[in-house]
Amino acid sequence: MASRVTYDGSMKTELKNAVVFVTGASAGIGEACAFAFAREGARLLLAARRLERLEATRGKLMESGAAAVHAIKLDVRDNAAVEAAVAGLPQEWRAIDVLVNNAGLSRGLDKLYEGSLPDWEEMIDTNVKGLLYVTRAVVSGMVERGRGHVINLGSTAGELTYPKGAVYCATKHAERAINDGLRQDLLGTPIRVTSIDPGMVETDFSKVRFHGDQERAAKVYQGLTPLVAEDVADAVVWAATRPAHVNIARVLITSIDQANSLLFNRS
Ligand code: 8X3
Repeated sequence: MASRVTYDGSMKTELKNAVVFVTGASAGIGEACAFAFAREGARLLLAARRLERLEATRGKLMESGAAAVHAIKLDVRDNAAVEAAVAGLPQEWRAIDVLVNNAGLSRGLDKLYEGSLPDWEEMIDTNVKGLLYVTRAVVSGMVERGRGHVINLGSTAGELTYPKGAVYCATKHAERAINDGLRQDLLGTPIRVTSIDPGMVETDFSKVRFHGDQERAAKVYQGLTPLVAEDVADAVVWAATRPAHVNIARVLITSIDQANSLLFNRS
């Protein structure tokens, strides 16, 4: 039944002991999200391909305020593994309150007609199919429990396509459609759906894009101040802590030196 909200300023969604599932949590934005949710006292369910990196940060996450940490090795591209991981969670980790669909990457910066098919497959399999697999596996439980928040990591690339980035941009346009579609499909439930869409963030993103070429990666951030992973994590936690009746649909966030995918202020 519809009701009216009387705002009293203390309606923040409390994340203490909430189960927060972050994919791609071993580095960059995912790792920063883990620390940001730790500071809120959440229980962290962390997934990544590099389990040893998750295990290595466990102590620091607990020191930062996490109520508990459960780390799982997971490649989101493998749907059977995703389903088994979610179905096989220990009882106390099953009721996921917040899903942060962060796992994603870019590979290559090439004209479409010269692009590398393995690069394309990796981006599409991770950023689109992996996002769908994890969402499918987790959100059905949220619907059953009548509780949850899905936060997807989009990009300025999901809004405006840039040269040589067609496939990466296509995956982020797909994320935008999935985010909006999921929100429509969940209308009538208390489950919230948010896309946090950063521009340039200095993480391993460009190193991964250029297959480990550090020099080329460094040039991407030359002469400007990019965002850092913590800026994005801050927006993720902000969306998650809004009052329960507030759904932040999308947050587009860039550094002061970026206007959109194509326009930068470089000195
Ligand atoms: C990251 C934004 O412009 O580096 O999603 O591709 S960009």
